[in-house]
Amino acid sequence: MVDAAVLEKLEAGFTKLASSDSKSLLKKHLTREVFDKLKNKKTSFGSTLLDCIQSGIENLDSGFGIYAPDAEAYTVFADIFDPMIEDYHGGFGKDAKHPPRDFGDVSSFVNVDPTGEYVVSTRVRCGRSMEGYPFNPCLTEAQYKEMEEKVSSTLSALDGELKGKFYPLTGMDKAVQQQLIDDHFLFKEGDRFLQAANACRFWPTGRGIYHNDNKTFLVWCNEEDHLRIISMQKGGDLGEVYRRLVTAVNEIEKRVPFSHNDRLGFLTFCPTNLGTTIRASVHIKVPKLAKDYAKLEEVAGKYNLQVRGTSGEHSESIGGIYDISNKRRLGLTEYQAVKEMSDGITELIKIEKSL
Ligand code: ADP
Ligand code: CIR
Repeated sequence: MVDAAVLEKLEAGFTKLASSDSKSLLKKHLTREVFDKLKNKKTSFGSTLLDCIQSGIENLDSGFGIYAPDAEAYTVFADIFDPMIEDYHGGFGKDAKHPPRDFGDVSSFVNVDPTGEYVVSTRVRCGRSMEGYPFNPCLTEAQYKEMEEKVSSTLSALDGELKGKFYPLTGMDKAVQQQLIDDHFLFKEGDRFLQAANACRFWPTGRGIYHNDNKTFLVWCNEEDHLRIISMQKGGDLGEVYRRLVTAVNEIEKRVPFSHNDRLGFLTFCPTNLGTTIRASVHIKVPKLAKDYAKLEEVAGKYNLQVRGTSGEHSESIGGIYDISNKRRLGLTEYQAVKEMSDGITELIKIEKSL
């Protein structure tokens, strides 16, 4: 049974959200009927509906608004997760099944901007959750430490281009940390969406970053997901970036078992990342298209692309640089997710040239 204090917070939260002008998918899909059906449920970790929706209630400017405190939440609270997942990922219905992992022909991607006029840099990332551990809100401090140790020792075995070093956030010089953030290599600190979701407990314990010398291959440890595996570099050579990512993921997967679900693919804390977990992005300058931001978003949307600011999600554009990436990650293969970004960016550049 969910205790009275939680039920009271849930009721107050529901009223706040329902009477707001929030544009989140949570507000769109959390009807009174769904709310009443779920408000008394709990996962075996003790997670309630409040744990799922508190970020979207506290942050009415959320685009999405819900997180899974533990993997079971995806089934226990399916009545709210399923319609939001379907809406975000463009038609992944409640009976749909994510396809098996398929990186496709890694040599088929090329430079999306061969003349180098538009694309500043290219990045492909994916997320992984380590088998046997719940998501952030349910992790203990001891588990954070244990996971950091596992991640850093696993990565220290990588060689060649992937060879690098693990830098724990604990004890990291503040100026070094800020420079890594400003250069787009490290996650930011104090993300209010994650904080409200109870995902920043014991910070900075267990958090850290691994990277090779030239910072083209990076792994984030215990920020939003247990692992974020990242390949990035200046310019538009998506082929090189993707090949590096696929090599890295294959190497890491040989050494660490990850949580995978038949229906939802790789499991992540935020449902927007389920499935392939792939976000392939470019930092791009398209000044003519971006003159009218609403238009840029509308055109990007036609190609299933999402526009973010220069410093990532919920940030503004600096110097006319936008972060544009594939929006869908679930219900298609890794190859298709990256192809969607590649094709879309090619089209956006064509449109920019024609204006
Ligand atoms: P994520 O991609 O991990 O979901 P964010 O949207 O917060 O999370 O982005 C994380 C960081 O990656 C930010 O600093 C952002 O500027 C940077 N980033 C994203 N795409 C690119 C890119 N194509 N080139 C350089 N930096 C990028
Ligand atoms: C939000 O709802 O805006 C935040 N919780 C972040 C959701 C992830 N966003 C996305 O589009 N991938």
